[in-house]
Amino acid sequence: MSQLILPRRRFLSGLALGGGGLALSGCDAITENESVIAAIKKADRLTYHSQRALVDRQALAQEFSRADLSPTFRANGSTSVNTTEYQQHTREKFANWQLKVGGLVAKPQSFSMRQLLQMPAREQITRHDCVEGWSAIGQWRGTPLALILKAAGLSSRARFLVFHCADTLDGLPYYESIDLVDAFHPQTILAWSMNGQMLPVAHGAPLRLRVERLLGYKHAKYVNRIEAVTSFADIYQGNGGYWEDVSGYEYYGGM
Ligand SMILES: Nc1nc2c(c(=O)[nH]1)N[C@H]1C(S)=C(S)[C@@H](COP(=O)(O)O)O[C@H]1N2
Ligand SMILES: [Mo]
Repeated sequence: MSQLILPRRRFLSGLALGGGGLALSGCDAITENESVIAAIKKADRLTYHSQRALVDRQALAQEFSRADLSPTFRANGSTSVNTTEYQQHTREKFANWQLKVGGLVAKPQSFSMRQLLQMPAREQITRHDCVEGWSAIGQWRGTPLALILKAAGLSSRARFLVFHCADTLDGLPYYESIDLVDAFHPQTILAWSMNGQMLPVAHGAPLRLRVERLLGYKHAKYVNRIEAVTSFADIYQGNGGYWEDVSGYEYYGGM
């Protein structure tokens, strides 16, 4: 097959295309991380086809208009968190919810909801696809993950981000992870609003991941901690997420 090697310039312009919509462009954020630069340099030596696959992962998921919003959006998996702490948080309208960011970061820190709401936000209307065979179009607004990673100073040793959730499903903590291509994708946000309202409990209040190129199970709800890691081999069963551990779902839940 084709061994054509594209000039690096061409590959980077593909990345820049995907980042154009953000105040902090996805491209700036991406080039700040040495491991991403290393991946791009390595991609220089790959074939046309594997380069194309990487560029495609930077492409935006389709966005829709308000007229396309689904009249009902099913809630799936956990629809609340069965702990006294979480009940307290709902009574306080999540004023004391903290998002911890740690692991391989220069400045481990906690963000309050107030801080997150004050950061620049991105809004998008996208289609959610669950492997159980349903889809729904919803409007999401939230903090670009790239901004949070920038504030925390992601280490060059980081390769994946693990999202720890407050809920358990069948007695096991829900968690998910994504790689840095998805982490810095311009449509990857920690959403705190859905369809123009504060995020409902059933859909992951106060904070859930939207990672629009990936299948529903990757969109972690009730997120209270992000951990940057080199590998997810030591986390729970080592397959990178709850469903990957429990049912052998594919790690890269792409569409
Ligand atoms: N914390 C947590 N996140 C989760 C789940 C869950 O059970 N717990 N279910 C996943 C699955 S399989 C899907 S399809 C979506 C459902 O999101 P929704 O409830 O907003 O429709 O959340 C995903 N994220
Ligand atoms: Mo799902």
